[in-house]
Amino acid sequence: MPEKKATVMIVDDQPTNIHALASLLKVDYRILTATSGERALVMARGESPPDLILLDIVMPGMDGYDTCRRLKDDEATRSIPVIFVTALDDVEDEEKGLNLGAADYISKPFSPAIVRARVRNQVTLKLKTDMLEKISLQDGLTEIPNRRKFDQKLAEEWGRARRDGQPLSLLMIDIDQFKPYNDHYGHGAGDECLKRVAQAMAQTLSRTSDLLARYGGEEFVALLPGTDETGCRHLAESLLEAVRSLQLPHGLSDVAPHVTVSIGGATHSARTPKTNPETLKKSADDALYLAKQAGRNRYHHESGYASPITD
Ligand code: GH3
Ligand code: MG
Repeated sequence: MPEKKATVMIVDDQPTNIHALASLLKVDYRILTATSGERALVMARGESPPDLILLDIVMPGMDGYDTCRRLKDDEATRSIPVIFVTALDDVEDEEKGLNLGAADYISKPFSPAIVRARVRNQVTLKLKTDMLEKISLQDGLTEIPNRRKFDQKLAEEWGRARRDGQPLSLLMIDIDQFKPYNDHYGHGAGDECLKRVAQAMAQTLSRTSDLLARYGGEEFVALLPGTDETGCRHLAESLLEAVRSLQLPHGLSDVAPHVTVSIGGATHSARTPKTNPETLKKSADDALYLAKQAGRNRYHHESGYASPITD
């Protein structure tokens, strides 16, 4: 499969300048263009943000400095490198641009070879940083998000739930009697089992806002934004079923002849006083404890709801 091209956004109020840079770069990059700082901000915050922004300084309305400042102030766009491309060539202008967080500065008239090289350097660095960021938020074994990613997303979704008043549900999921599984089948088989269980559960969560993560060891956690108790219960039961239907033999389980999980769930409104992400996790964890106590391979919700037993 051909490698996906990185995206470069060119921001300049003069279409001829945009054209000159675009014709230089379009063979190697996907090009986005904007003729104002305001438009550039909208596009940078959009669905497919660029990997690099080439930014003119003198523009009517929001100038390049201001655009850069806003890009760097916003968490969503901060990591996109900016190169100023400008006719201003005073040392002070260059210093100002770099102090605003720009990655590089190109004075016009520019040499095509130098523009290409500087763009390539910044794009290479950005792609490496993105890769490291991705690795740092992913669990190495199961390839699903890790605890760090989960805690970030929980804080984000808690803030959103407080603003929009939607309920937020959380599931704590733990493989039943996994210690005897490891002891009997070996650590390698244990790892394989963790991968299979993680993938089966990840495929069961269909909404893009849902997040399944490995929380540690043989414990997983699912965050379900905008989901009430009924929805939460349906999903938990689908997850129980997804793991059961893998039919991974577990000869030492006294719950079932195959691998099973227990799930605890909680649904909170972020607007309720004295609740926070920690209380939500604690409630789900307490519910998980009750599901284990009640015999495992089942779901317990903090409200007292417990899933019917199917095998
Ligand atoms: P329960 O039904 O109460 O949850 O019992 P359990 O045996 O699953 O719980 P316990 O906490 O006693 O054991 C968890 C086991 O999970 C212990 C450890 O060997 C295993 N484990 C944790 N992380 C990994 C891992 O990354 N790979 C493998 N293979 N095993 C792991
Ligand atoms: Mg366990």
